[in-house]
Amino acid sequence: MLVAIVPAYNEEKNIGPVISGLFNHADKVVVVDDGSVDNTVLEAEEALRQAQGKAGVVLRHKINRGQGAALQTGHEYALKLGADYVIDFDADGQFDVMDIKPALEALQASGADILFGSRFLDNRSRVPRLKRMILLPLARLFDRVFFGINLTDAHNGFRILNKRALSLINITQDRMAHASEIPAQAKKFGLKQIEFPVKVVYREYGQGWGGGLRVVRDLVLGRFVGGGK
Ligand SMILES: Nc1nc2c(ncn2[C@@H]2O[C@H](COP(=O)(O)OP(=O)(O)OP(=O)(O)O)[C@@H](O)[C@H]2O)c(=O)[nH]1
Ligand SMILES: [Mg+2]
Repeated sequence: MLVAIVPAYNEEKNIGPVISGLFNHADKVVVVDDGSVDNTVLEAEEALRQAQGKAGVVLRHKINRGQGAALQTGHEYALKLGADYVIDFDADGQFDVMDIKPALEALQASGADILFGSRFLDNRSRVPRLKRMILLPLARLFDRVFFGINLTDAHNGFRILNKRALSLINITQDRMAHASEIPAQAKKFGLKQIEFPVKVVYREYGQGWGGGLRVVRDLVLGRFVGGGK
């Protein structure tokens, strides 16, 4: 059973089509609403209603806790469901469901425990220059220096975990720094990792400079001040 985990924060415009698209590619869709103040929950519930008979659920955080926390909530739920695999899939419509099947097949064929999507392994993604030339290279450098992680695109929300990875990895970084924490834990637990090319569509600007700096702040605090790890 493949369970899709969709962290969503104020995604009323995107969540419906994302859910509908996922139903053809996953056995169950678990949306984790992260304290949205727009109509994300209503739109998600409507999309689930329209997908009559298909399995889906909307979990809710009462307050906004961050994408990492939303993923952890989803992962714990999937573990209880008995998922064989989970796919983390952003609610903002930037990923392509057509990447799911080949990614899962690549994971299974490789015998790896966890797959990280990368927008830099082919040329389908038109990544904005600031992100491509400054923010993501900085994140890569930071990951390499502090965690010994060598991923081309650690800050990509597309990843697939098998049952083993799902039960071992415990996300403590509530906000965006989880994207470094997951591969760091995978390494610590000796999980086999692979990367796989995925397409990321850019319509409007994402986290920008502020988001990039917040990731570094969360990581530094998490690593040097404790952060519950
Ligand atoms: N920004 C943000 N996203 C959240 C939060 N909680 C859940 N999410 C979801 O996490 C996903 C990724 O958020 P984005 O802000 O697009 O981050 P990103 O994809 O790394 O950044 P871009 O590549 O610039 O789009 C989306 O599906 C959000 O709805 C939160 O507290 N803040
Ligand atoms: Mg995004």
